[in-house]
Amino acid sequence: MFSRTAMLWQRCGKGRIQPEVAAKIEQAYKTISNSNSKSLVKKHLTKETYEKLKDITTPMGSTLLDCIQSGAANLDSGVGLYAPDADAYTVFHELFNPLIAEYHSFKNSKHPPSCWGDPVAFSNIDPSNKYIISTRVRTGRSIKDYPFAAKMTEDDYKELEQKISMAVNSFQGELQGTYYPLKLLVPTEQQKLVDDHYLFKEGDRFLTAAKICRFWPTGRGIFYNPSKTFIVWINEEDHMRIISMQKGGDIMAVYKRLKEGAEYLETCMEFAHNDKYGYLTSCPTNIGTAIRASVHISLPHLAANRTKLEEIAGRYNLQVRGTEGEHTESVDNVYDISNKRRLGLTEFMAIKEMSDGIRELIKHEESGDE
Ligand code: ADP
Ligand code: CIR
Repeated sequence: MFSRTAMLWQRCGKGRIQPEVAAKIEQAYKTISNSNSKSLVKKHLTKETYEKLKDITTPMGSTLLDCIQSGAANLDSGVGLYAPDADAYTVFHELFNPLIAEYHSFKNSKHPPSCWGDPVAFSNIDPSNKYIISTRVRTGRSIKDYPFAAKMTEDDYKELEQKISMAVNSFQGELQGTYYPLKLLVPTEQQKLVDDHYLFKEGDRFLTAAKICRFWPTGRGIFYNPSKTFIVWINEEDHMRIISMQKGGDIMAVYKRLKEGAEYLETCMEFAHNDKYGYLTSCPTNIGTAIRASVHISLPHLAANRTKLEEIAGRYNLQVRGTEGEHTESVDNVYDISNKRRLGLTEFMAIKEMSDGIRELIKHEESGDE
């Protein structure tokens, strides 16, 4: 399961850590361990684990600091850990494994093989259009043999943008569209795309502290088809985010489009992947299928009883976010609700988990439950 470079590195022994980096690693560890942070990194970076990992590097030269610096700078992180490259998942496994097991409720030793199944098995979750404003399914992909965002050079950003934009520009049919480098978007256009939920925001403090926003806006951009139902983000948190979205609750149509797009891109490029953890991404919450299937849903009754909302969501492994995405609040009782687990289940099962849970929430909302 180690990559070829990781095996070579294992034979050569540990990477060298400069004294000033060693001091920063110790400082970050102390900041986290002396805090009252509720993050998963605080919970799983025990003294024993720290001692094992503080002096080692991945073959690409990533250190423990690269993994934990966001969690140290943001003690209110839910997770606080990022992978600076694909080998970090194995080199720093004493930290990643237990944290991943907890986040994804991952009890198996291996992620199942990719299986999109038949999207026709799903139907509209809200045919009366009463509750669901829009449905979005995204997945993340990293290109094999490149570092992840936290360790990319400016040239890596440019090279990947070139490779990925060539691939997305070759879509045909409904998925055909145009790539817009962030550098060429006028600020008002960019802001409109963000406000309409199509484009990533700038300056996320968790990503900034993880060193994921360096050289901004170089190499970043968005591809979309004319109806903006199929979108690819280039070089935001991951090399690629593939997104399908539309108004209403037709999960079948949204999932079918994503499946088509992701399967096509797999024929253009080789992705970072391993048998244990499936597709590998910057954030350990996104590995496996890397699928986040969400609805923007209006739940005024359940909003009045947030405990009940969280209880039902928890039963179906759903995560409740605010209207503008992660780390935001709900506006007008509209929530972003999605599958929390992306690892240890197939793509098909991830969608099923989300759609079953949303149906249950709608049932409670309809009964006027508070
Ligand atoms: P992700 O990691 O999936 O990209 P974010 O929480 O950063 O998640 O959200 C990215 C953008 O996608 C935000 O603007 C968010 O409001 C939007 N979004 C997420 N789910 C939906 C949805 N079901 N309908 C419309 N927009 C959505
Ligand atoms: C955090 O730790 O809060 C941020 N680094 C974001 C983690 C990813 N979010 C999630 O729960 N899916």
